Amino acid sequence: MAIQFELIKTCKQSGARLGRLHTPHGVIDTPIFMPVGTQATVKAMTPEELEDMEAQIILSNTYHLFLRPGHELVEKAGGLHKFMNWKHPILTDSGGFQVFSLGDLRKITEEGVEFRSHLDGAKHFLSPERAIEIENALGADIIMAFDECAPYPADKEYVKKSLERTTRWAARCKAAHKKPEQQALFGIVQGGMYPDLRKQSAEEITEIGFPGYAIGGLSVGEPKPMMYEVLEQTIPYLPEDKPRYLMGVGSPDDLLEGVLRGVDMFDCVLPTRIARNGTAMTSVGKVVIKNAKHFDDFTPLDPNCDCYTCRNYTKAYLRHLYKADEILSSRLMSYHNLYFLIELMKNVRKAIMEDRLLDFKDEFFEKYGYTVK
Ligand code: PRF
Ligand code: ZN
Repeated sequence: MAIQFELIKTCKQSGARLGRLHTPHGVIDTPIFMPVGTQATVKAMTPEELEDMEAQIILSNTYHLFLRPGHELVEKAGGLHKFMNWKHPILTDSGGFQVFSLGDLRKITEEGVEFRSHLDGAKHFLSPERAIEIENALGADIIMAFDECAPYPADKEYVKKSLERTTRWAARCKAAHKKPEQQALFGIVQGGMYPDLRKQSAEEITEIGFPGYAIGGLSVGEPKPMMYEVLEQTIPYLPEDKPRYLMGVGSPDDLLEGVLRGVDMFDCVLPTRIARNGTAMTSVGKVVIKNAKHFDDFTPLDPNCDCYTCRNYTKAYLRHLYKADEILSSRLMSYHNLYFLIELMKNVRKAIMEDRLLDFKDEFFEKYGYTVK
């Protein structure tokens, strides 16, 4: 078995879980936020900077690396860790989600998905076997099954067909996996916004048996209360002794709501994407750095942050960099936003340890009181 999940304790106040995930490239504390490095790089950050901010695991994408530079090249380099110089754990998503986001550019059959590259329009085919072959070549510590993420909204009949195909694909992924001792393959639960279909999917996927389980198909445009409800209706059907990963979710409020419902792992492009657009998540709310009010504001981005950006630069300077379209703007803003979420999860783990996550949540919503879209 490539990974081992150690459940350390459950918060007496909230029921949230504190754990440790042992992987071939080191131990991860859970609940954890995973920065996204789609193209074998967390945009604008060096691995040294990610280490500095105490990122413990990053995510990368099968779809992108398969199209460019090709998984054979990454394998030739000695795997993804060596290729990108990241010595800590990596998780790769299967490409399912990205391929299904292509809209008209793809065709789904029982065998797999035919699609056209978003880069040059060339035709490709991904199947459960092919996705696992690519993930085996990339060599991440945790790899994801090839699933179909149904759109929102979608009618029940379609979602049922889709989740049942995802179950059959999950079994094919498991059968195709060549390195179960080095790489942990996680199953993915689908089922749209339908509680009975979520139950069906969770039961089918857990029946196949995986070292960890993801909840896919959420944060696809549904209202937040609906996502929280579906989470509540899914998690009871997942085994307690395996890690649970909520895919593509990472706004501060969603992280907290997810942890309270029993989620252990999260990933999202949000912190790095909004950073490049000049938006920071801070302890006192969202900061849009281009706003005129920051013109001569010589205070840090976040008065309560100890990150490299906040220790060394002012809002006035960051606004100038952004307005001047300087590369350093993306770098400093990305550093802060990632640090902010990593720090948030550190505080969440501490609150679980001390049986006070509900109090922490109340304080959090009082201070932050906003949602970053
Ligand atoms: N499946 C996969 N990756 C994903 C998702 C999914 O459903 C989501 C949904 N939020 C994000 N990333 N394989
Ligand atoms: Zn900061």
